[in-house]
Amino acid sequence: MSTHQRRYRAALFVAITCALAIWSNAGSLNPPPGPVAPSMIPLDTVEPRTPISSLPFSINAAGSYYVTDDLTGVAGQSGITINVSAVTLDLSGFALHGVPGSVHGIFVASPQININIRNGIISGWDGIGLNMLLASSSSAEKVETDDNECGAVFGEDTDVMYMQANNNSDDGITTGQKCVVNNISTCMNGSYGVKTGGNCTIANCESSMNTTEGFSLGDSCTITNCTATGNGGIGLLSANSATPRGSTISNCTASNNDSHGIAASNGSTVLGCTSSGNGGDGIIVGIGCTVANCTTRVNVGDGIEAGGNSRIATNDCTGNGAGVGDGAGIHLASTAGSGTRIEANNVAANDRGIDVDSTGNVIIKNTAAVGGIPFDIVPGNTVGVVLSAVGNGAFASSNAWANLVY
Ligand SMILES: [Ca+2]
Ligand SMILES: [Ca+2]
Ligand SMILES: [Ca+2]
Repeated sequence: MSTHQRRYRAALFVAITCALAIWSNAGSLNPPPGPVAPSMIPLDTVEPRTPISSLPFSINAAGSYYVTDDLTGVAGQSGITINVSAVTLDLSGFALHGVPGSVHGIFVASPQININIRNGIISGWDGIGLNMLLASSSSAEKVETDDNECGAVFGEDTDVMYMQANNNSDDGITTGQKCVVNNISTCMNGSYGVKTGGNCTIANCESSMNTTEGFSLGDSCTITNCTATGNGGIGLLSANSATPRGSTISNCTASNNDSHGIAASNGSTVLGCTSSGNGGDGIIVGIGCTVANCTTRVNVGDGIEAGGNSRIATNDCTGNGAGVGDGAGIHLASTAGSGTRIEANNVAANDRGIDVDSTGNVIIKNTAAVGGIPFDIVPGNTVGVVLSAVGNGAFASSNAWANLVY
């Protein structure tokens, strides 16, 4: 027998053995005796979640729930009321619609933890669209809350992600302390766009055309990569408590807000931000702050106004005090106090370039384009000699601290 024939016979033997094994394991083709019993698997085995197919609905047991269709509420009641902890509710892409006189769209009615809401729209409720004020250690994701009284309200330690809140008659989204707020958008709400408690982290958010502040943050927050545009109050305010601790504000943009672009409390750091075309100051900070690497342009007030004990460095401030407005590129008011270092900024085309009305500060290494009043500094400050290089072409000075008009 050739090698080829031996391989063929071995393959045939394996095939026949497998066929016999399959045949011997197959069931009988004859039906069992007696009446036919149901053989379907129960739905709650396949889908171990509880469906919600009408409103109002109360969740009184921990577990996983899902909405089966667009649902409409009734007057005088909330849509889905949650009375226990450890609940996940998937709106499944559907909407919960309120009616006149209805209360909250989703309402956590007593203090609970681990409430997780996702994937849907909550609109038209006379109360709060998503009311999780009494929930903590919870989350909300991919929920849009429009045309309610308030969009969404969260308690402490909650993650709020990929949410929209538009056209609510009061606040868009508000949170308690220690929340993480990521990738949310709020627009045209009747009060704040985003309002948080203290110790929150906010990133990649957008807030525009709200009636008051775009962002209003509690103490000790970190906010980065956020944009505030066209709000009726301050674009980004980080001082909404009576005894504020500073916040870190970086890589944010504020433009065309009716009041200041960015306003930060004592002890704050503002880095790499852009603030332009606002009705007040571009950036205004309290005592003991750092403002560095920021750009402020054509604000009606000052480009940057700071308090004492601050450091204002390597910013570019141009065209502030715009139009009939009166402002400086960088301003320390007479009440600012002392101890502020203004260093290596560039100012141009402001009503006044660097305007210091308080004493005991140091002003060094700045450059001011000619026009307006380049340096307007009261006596009693330490000022690097102001050298004019207007029309000088090449410029040289051995004074490393000099300020320069060009
Ligand atoms: Ca000012
Ligand atoms: Ca002006
Ligand atoms: Ca002055």
